[in-house]
Amino acid sequence: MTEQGLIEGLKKLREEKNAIILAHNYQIPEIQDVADFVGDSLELVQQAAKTDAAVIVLSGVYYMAESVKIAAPAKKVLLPVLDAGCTMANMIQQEQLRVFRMEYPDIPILCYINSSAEVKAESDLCCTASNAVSLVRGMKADKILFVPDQNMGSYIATQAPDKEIISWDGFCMTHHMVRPAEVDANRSRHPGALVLVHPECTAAVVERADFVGSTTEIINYARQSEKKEFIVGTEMGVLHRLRKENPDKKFYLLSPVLTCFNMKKTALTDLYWALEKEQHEIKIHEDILEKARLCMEKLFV
Ligand code: CIZ
Ligand code: SF4
Repeated sequence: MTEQGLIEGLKKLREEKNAIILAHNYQIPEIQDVADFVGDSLELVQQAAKTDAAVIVLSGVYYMAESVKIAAPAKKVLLPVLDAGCTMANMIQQEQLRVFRMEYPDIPILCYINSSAEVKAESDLCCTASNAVSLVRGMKADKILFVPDQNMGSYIATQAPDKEIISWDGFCMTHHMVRPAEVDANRSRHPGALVLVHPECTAAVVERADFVGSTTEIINYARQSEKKEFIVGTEMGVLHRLRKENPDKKFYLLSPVLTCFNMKKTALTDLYWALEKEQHEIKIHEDILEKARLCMEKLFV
């Protein structure tokens, strides 16, 4: 099938099945252009929670499809490529989290949305890159366990200095690899450009940035800024929206390592077959889903 054929086929299938396609900002441009909605994790679960559609195709990675299922348990949620995982989410398992809790009894657990449904079910509260700092500031406890991202954990600690954040030592294989020297080199190559980075980068990179935020926060910041040039320190998929929405501005990728191979596993054909065959449906055990839903509650409003 040609690309045009796939796009038309998807349109037809969506109507027939009362389905929507939600895509993460890291998906390939062809998918972003065909999706009903493109956004960060927080926006994806919020879209899922409020849609009237019967079927939701989540174009992204496994934990995102699980999160969407938790947000909309009555819907059929499909993940086009089943082995699109997240290396960071895989760095902590439910059993390990139980042990972590036993080591630090009576301290609430905050989990990053980049985690399995089982880990969410074991946690007290769930955050995304865009609301982590505000959720932590609003928590009563002065000590908080945070899983799984050490970099996000240390970023939160700098933004909420009255809290002690005890973080798991996970990381994102993509963002963690960016070196601080790459920020310096890009600044000298593009003097006057602003550096926008994701909090999954290391502290040494984050502290050199002009702005730190989730993918959608980075997109909003660049749109509103009067500056014309930006060095972008998050997964390269974000460049598509940045360039499309700001044709008069220039965007440079901070580092060539910023490609998440899991986010690139899904092609247009996978979306087509996901809808045509209604595959692969995300199923979560009822107990786990209920507990994970409680932990995610603050995200759906
Ligand atoms: O929490 C999010 O939103 C993640 C994982 C990435 C992003 O879009 O910033
Ligand atoms: Fe996971 Fe990093 Fe890929 Fe995001 S970019 S899905 S955190 S591995």
